[in-house]
Amino acid sequence: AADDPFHHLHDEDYARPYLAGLAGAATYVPVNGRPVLSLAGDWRLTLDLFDEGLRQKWFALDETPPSQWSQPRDYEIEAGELVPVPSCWNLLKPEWTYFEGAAWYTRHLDWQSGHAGERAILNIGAANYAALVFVNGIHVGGHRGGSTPFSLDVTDALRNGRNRLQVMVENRRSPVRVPMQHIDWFNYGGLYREISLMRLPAVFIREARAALLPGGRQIRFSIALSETVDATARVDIPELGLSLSIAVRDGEGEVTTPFTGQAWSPEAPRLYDAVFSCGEDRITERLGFRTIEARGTDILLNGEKIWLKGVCVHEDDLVLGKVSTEDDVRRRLRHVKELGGNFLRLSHYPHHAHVARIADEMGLLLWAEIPVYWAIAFDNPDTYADAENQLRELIARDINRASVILWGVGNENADTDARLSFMARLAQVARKADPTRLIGAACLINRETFAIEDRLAEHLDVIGLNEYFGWYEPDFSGLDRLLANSAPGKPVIVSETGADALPGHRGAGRVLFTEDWQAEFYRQQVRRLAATPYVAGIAAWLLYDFRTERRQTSFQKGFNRKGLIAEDKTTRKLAFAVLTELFAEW
Ligand code: GCB
Repeated sequence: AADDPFHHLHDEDYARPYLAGLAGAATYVPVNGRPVLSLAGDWRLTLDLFDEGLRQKWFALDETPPSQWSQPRDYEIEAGELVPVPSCWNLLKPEWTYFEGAAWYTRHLDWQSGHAGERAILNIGAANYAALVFVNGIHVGGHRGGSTPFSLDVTDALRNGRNRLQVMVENRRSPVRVPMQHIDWFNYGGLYREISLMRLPAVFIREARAALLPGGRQIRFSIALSETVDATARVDIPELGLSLSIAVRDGEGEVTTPFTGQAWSPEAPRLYDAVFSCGEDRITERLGFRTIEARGTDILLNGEKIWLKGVCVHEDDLVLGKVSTEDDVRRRLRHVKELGGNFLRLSHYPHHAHVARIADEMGLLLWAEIPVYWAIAFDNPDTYADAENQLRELIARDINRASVILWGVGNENADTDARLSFMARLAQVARKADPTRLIGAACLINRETFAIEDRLAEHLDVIGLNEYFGWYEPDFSGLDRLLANSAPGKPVIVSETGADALPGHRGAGRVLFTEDWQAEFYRQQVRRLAATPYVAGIAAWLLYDFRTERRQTSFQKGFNRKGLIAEDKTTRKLAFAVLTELFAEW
């Protein structure tokens, strides 16, 4: 399709094999305590606005110094800029701020092969949006989807001694991608999460899961190996006195055992150290055990009704962009705790894997989602395949995180037939891949019936509702009407509500962009929502102001200002304290 950023290359013989490799299929292999060789650090980066790299085979060029070239050339690794990985290229040089296109990362690494049969697995935490990977000039695979991890087996391309690793990353916005070209956040590009190489035995653990089953009395452990072999695997949790063997047949096995420990909850985030092993391979986990379910219009955590009080947050930083350091994540979660919140919606794409790990530790409940955002190409099968793959990769990555209670399959998508079948299918995939969590989506108000009504709801456990009465709609009477007019029959989480405020801008009444109106907005909203029995939670939009080129008034200047805290992550607006009080009262 002409919408594909690489459409001009599809008819080119030289490009076809590489583009085919982009389709990608959930190949994530967890690191989890396995020793890795980190590939973070200095790389060379060359921008490739014209996609010359594939035509000229930049990955296959030898590294002869320029003084010895026999032919003129247009690319040289060493002429690339020295950049740190992980990073977002937009923030490295002023002239790269708005770059959207392909760029080539290159670095070298030393490698010695070990035991016969061992596998070398390259893990890339995220590359926005598409990536093609080459080792010593050999194409080893690719990936699309800008926020999920992927793994490539690079054993056969590596050699003893010095190796060259190249990753072409490409981030053009496009109507056929997930998300599409129109988004309300900044389209950062690059290798912005960890990248590492690990050595695994010939047969390794591809997936290890643990889940507390409904009822809270039994845990199920399951394991999948990289090969369809028979074997005996083990799981050990010393603090629970558990040491179990798992019979593996054709590469898969599971065991169920009584749970005698303490359930995980935000108030008492109890975690247990676990080791899964099979042959020489071993992975470690810190596991929390809890149940989550929707019953009637309630959400039950460990069998008890819970109200989700929280905020949404983007993965954005003034200096680092989409790179989130552990300190940044801890501060983010501490801010939610200070609000008196127990809930965080990670909008609008999978955030860094350590968010859920730290949330497990600190005790916060998470809504994790994929960027099926606004009007993506719901009738395009290839777009669907991309979305499903991102969903599977997110689930595979975070499957053992107690903090993650809900998979979100989309945000504010108009209720069309194509969207219904696309998202119902995603909901089904999520449920099948993980029957232990809630499935939700952030839906819109049905404007015809003026009710919380969406044909997708029958496929969801929880209905998310984004509403902005008092901001985009001038008053709150519409919210009263909507709440009275709706009988959703399922728990509703107000997955977004909020108002912009420029720090320091003050005024009385409905004066837009003032801190005062933002604070009053939350008083009016929470009063109504807290009094509505089927509303099981609120995620305020949102914790921090964030970069977005769609917002260009003098108040915004390239930022969405609906943060309770400014983009410096320090300056609190009035609404922060007000929402803290409201949450305490609710
Ligand atoms: C929404 C979108 C979110 C926007 C927000 C806003 O409904 O889901 O991505 O940033 O509204 O601020 O308008």
